[in-house]
Amino acid sequence: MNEYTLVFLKPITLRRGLVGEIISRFERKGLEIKALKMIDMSRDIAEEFYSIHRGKHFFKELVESLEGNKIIAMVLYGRSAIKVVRTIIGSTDPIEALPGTIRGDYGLDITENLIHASDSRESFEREVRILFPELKLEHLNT
Ligand code: 3AN
Repeated sequence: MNEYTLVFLKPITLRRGLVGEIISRFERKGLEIKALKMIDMSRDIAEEFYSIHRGKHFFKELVESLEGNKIIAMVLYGRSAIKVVRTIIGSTDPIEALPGTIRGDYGLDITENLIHASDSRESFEREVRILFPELKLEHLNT
């Protein structure tokens, strides 16, 4: 089943010059880029996006890693895109992430683990409203 997923490249990925490398992996896999933009992350957007983690020990550090920095957000589309992209990015902790995955190949830090990707259809719908409020989901099909 074809579906959408949302990905964003964290500030560390821009600082390290890995944007092209990572986007290429999705393109080579056959996923289609349906929307893409650079966003200046405010504290409000970062806190709303990660509100599920509010109260956890890493929440403050996570928000501070985004606040005031640029990210690149994308909507990707393809067969089982949510699952496929989660497999391509690898486990949350780069220590566990397998070689060949993005997190397995390019970093060690768990907070600045290069990339975010939706983990379910519900997450995608929530996240796309936060990062692409101007996008109407029905327009993605055109
Ligand atoms: P994922 O990004 O793999 O879906 P989540 O949703 O559990 O993982 O965590 C969201 C973000 O919070 C991660 N990308 C990472 O930046 C940060 N994070 C998660 N767990 C930890 C942790 N134990 N220590 C520090 N940061 C964490």
